[in-house]
Amino acid sequence: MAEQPQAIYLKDYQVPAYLIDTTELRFELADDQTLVHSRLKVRRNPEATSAQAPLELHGHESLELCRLAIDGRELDAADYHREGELLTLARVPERFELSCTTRIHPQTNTALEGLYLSGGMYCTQCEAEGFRRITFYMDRPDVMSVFTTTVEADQARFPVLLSNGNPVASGEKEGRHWVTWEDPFPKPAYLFALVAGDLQHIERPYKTMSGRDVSLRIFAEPKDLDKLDHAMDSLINAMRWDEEVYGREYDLDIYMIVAVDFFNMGAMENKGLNIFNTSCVLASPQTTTDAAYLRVEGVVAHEYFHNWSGNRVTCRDWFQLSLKEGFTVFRDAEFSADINSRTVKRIEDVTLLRTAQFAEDSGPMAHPVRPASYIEISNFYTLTVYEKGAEVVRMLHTLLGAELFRRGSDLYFERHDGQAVTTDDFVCAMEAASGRDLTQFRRWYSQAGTPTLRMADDYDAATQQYRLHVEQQLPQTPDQVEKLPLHIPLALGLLDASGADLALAEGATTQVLELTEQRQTFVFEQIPVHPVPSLLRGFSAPVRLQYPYSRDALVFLMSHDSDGFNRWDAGQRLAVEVIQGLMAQYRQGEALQLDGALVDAYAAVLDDESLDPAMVAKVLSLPSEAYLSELADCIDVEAIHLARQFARTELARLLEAPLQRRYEALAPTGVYAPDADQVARRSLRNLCLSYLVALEAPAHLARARAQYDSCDNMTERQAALSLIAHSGFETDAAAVLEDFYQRYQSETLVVNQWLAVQACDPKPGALTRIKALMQHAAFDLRNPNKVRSLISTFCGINAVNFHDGSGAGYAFLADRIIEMNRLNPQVASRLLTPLTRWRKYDAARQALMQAQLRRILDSGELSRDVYEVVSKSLG
Ligand code: B3K
Ligand code: ZN
Repeated sequence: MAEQPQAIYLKDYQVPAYLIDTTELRFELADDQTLVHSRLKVRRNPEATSAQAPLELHGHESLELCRLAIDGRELDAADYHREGELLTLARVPERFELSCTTRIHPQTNTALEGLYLSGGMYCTQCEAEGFRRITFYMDRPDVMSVFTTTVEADQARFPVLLSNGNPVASGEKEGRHWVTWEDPFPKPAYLFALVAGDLQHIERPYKTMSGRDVSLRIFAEPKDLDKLDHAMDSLINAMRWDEEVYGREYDLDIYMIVAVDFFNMGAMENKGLNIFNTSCVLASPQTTTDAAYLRVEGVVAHEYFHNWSGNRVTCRDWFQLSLKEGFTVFRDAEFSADINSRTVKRIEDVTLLRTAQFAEDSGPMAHPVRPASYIEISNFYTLTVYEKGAEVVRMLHTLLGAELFRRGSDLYFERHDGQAVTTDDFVCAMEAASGRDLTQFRRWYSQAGTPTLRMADDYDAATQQYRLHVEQQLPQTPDQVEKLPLHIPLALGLLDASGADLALAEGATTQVLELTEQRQTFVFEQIPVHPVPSLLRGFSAPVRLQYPYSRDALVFLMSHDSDGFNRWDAGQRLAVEVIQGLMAQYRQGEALQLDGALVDAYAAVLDDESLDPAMVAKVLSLPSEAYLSELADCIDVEAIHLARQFARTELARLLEAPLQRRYEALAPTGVYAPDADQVARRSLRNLCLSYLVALEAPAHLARARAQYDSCDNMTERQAALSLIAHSGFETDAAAVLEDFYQRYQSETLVVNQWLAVQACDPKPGALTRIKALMQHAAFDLRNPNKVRSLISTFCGINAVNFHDGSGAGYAFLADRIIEMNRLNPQVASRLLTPLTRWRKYDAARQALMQAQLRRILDSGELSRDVYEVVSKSLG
């Protein structure tokens, strides 16, 4: 067997032995090969410990080394040592120029890392370690260099040649042309980018807060040119917001975004030249849902915000990834909250965190926000590093308050501009600016696992004292048994019997308690009545909350809490309890009976026209199967599915008239716009329709079909499509799917939605349908968007079918992973997620899932990506 991949540890970090001041690159792009010539000005790092250290360059095994020279002297194989991903030169001068030529093959690069072809265009993805697939280099984020890049290609087929920075020269010769780009800001190689293709763009001018003119350009294939305005508006909003809220302005003369079809993730923040998955940039009313509009806005903002939190100040090493990702997710979430509904944004983010990040935190890949080790860094672009990392920054914001947090971020950018730093440097800046001691708070970065807060309270009418007892429980996670208490901000309010907030410290209605001990009691004086506590307002910390709320108290909070997030959360808690009750009835073979308290609470919310329809839609959305699974000790797939379906159908039956009334009343009035008001109306209207169609009555099916036929936008059409397609009316389902495909077959992203709708159809026989769709012209295993739409959706969302007791779903997924391991290790590794959760299922399913993991492990040579996840899952 081949040697097993080894882990890399944070504790082994050493400063680079050499620095690269300038990097000159020349790319000769051609159909059969690409030649990459580099010229690096290298010098010994004065801060390096050893004066005699060898020069270590990274280079992927696929790199063909054509030439290597030092100060013009050609080197041969005896002068260097190449092993694995390292090329080592034992002795080099203090200062020298290193020239190198490599031959690479973008046309066969299916991993989509380094330089590759997406459709007919060349593009790059270098984060985290893709640059080593282009040339030999010190491919580590603490080596920052000034890049000058020349791109040369066929002029007719690749009229647009882009790289980071500003174009400084160009020319043409015999049907080929070249452009040279200069990026004045030193950057690590992971921020390098190149694009060559037949692209068109839209352009808008922007004046920064200090009056500098910037040209904003978004590039796409000519057919998509009409879908770029929303991304452009979003970019401009984000630039203005960063100036106003963080005092940060853009620094180059051009900001470019390029849309590509083949992309491993959402987008990439390369300096001055972002590369985006088409799914995160293109938008038009006819092809894009409201949710996708919001995603485009959020991702455009996220990548833009990286220009400061990531590019100007970058990561010292990849263990520090959350330094840029956690902070930037926090920034983009606040941006979206500011320009849309703050509460709705918070509900969506917390839903993702509690469903998927909590599951990650209790699985075999659990790791701290700052991991201590990894085998393959690509596996650590996780919900923990991103979303929990953002929660950690949010807690700092809560503890310090907006003003001191801003002082801290100003200090952080001022101290570290142009540097590669650590999460600790970030916390130090927050400490220095606020004068607070964050020693204990730092444990959030080093301890994995989701804490549980167990709370209890008592009230003494004689002394008017209300006491809240809190205990924090920290779970064991792989490699971390001992855990120390965390510093947890706990925002709360106390409600009187009328539902009004009681005045707390300094008259405030929400107070932030600071939990630092394992057990702590907080005493509130002068509380005139026994209050109902509203705990963890705004989800002030990423924890599980246990407090013995009665169903009455939850109904009360649902209608009275002044904190919108907790109002929603009370409804979720109530629904979870009710569904769990139904699951118990189902397991005991009893007839299912829905608790009337839930029906009444939903009826009241549905009737309240003073509420924001978007909030009503959120409150009336039952917790997902995935969330119910996360909450279960042992996941009973059928019980969860049936109990939830039963609750949905019963709610629809009992609330049919008001649902129908609101559905009619929310009919669209004008032309489609993705604005807050319309988005809110559509979300509630579609939710009403989903309840109605659950009744499986021809009249409601006709209602859905009428919406499908008459609407002018994808939000309404897609909602109707999936309701009809998932209904028991099989002929109608087939007809609408066929119609949808015929309408949109030339729109790749819409066809991907069509695949996803079918992938999550809970009706029996889904696996056969998925296998048939894999043979459809619309599917392509090499395109990650299609793999995600069809395979990840089926395995991640369609639980009743994927977890079919036969194990056929598991075997299917294992086959796809074995296939993808060779084509695209990053995508293969992500596909593994559902199998990593095997410990949460019954013994029979556990055995079936483990058997597939072992089959993958024994299937031949595994990428580091897949090996790490499989071996940790079985370990
Ligand atoms: N920084 C990139 C993610 C790169 C993932 C590499 N496997 C996108 C982002 O977070 O903005
Ligand atoms: Zn990011």
